[in-house]
Amino acid sequence: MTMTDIAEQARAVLGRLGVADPFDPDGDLVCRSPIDGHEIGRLVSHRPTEVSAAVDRAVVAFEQWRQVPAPVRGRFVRELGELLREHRDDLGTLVTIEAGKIVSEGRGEVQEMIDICDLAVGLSRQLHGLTIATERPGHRMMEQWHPLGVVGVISAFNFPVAVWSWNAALAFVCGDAVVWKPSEKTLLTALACQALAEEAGRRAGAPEGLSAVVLGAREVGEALVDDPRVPLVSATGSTRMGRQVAPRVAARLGRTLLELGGNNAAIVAPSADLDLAVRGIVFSAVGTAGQRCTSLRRVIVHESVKDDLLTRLAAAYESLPIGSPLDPATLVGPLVDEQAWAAFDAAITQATADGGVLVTGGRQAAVDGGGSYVEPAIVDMPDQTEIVRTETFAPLVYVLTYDTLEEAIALHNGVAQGLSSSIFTLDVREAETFLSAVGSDCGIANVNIGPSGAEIGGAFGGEKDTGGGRESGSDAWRNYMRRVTNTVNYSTDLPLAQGVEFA
Ligand code: UN1
Repeated sequence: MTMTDIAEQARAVLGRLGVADPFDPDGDLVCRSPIDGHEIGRLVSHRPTEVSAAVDRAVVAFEQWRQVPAPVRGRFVRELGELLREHRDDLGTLVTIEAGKIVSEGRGEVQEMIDICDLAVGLSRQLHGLTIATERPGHRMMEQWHPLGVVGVISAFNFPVAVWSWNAALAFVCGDAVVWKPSEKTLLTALACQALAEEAGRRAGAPEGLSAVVLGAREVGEALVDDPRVPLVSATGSTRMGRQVAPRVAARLGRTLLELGGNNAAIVAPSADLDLAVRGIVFSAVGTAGQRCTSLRRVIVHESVKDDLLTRLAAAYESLPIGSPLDPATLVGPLVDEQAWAAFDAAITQATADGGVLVTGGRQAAVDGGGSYVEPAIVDMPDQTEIVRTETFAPLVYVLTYDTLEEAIALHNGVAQGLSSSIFTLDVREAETFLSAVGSDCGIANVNIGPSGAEIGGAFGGEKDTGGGRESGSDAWRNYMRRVTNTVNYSTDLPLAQGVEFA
């Protein structure tokens, strides 16, 4: 497929998704497809004053929206979910074009949006607090959850639409407005989501300005981060970005919800079902060309099964179809850009300089028409050196060897990041130890499943350098609301707490 075909396809899909021609040949933001590295079109950045104006409108929308009963707010998210169902393939294709995901993963990402909308609609009738026993007679104590305000969302290229929806679907039912700054690498998918949100808003009678997108580089994100009218900033991206965002928001005593880097591992124990382990490892390490925050970066394998596992993994890796993600037969699409290729290459060079042995892959893959395509790599490491402890956003997995489970868990937890983790074992003692307080230190810990590909029903996020935030399912909705504790006195007396006498 030529550059023009991809650009044309992107434009046609945008039209079907309700986005009026957004391009400006003089724009400062260049939209490219990683499929061939060529330009699709240009867009103009928002100025910081325009970000502030979007927040003004969001504040006005919020003031109306917070008065709408939560189950009625749920109708807006139900409409959004319906529109996503209707446009699943088109939006999935746009994700493929703009982020380079294979077709099945592009659609899967939109499915993840539909799933969170369903969850949020159900939650819109369940945003409940507790009733708490009071120590005072004739009193009642309870808590309520109220809408919080304008939520700033900053997202990364690798999940260009789902991460917005995890935040936005919950924020909307919680009574909040959302102003979103997407990655500069995935602007078109953001415009498409915004068009669908606006259409859902029209259908459900939601106030204008409840959902907004602001485009641009760092200054645009900073304008959101520093705006005191934005009580919550939910940011997904690198640990470096999180370290810059968190103190700025904290300085104005705002809240952050951070989803930062991962360095996810799989322990492969002597009892592991190796067929299952190989399938789990290949999907987690190679799926999305290793560009998920949950991608598998480290395999920690027991020395007794190492040779067998490596032989099987190498065979599986060598049969992976690499190519255009639009081709339904492809399993490994491109890296997002040339810098990602350079980082992959530099990491392999460093790992081999540290004594690692390249088991397979590591070269540029020959794919016609441009783009940064690589052969997924496995490097067998003598130690967990600094490069192994560093997240490289590419299909590169390091193999480390262990003798005792204690040693495996120490290696596992011996990195700064704490997002996702897994163990392949048929031994219930090992599995439960890994899941226990002395096991994995991550926010997600799995048994006989790789670390990536979480469902939306659970809380998603991790500890340490991953930033501590939890999004998506479980009680993550609470991030988007403010809790009020109420004490009501229905007696004729005024007993004071703690038995204090004041008369
Ligand atoms: C991300 O890479 O930013 O668990 C999110 C997963 C996906 C989400 C990944 N559901 O792999």
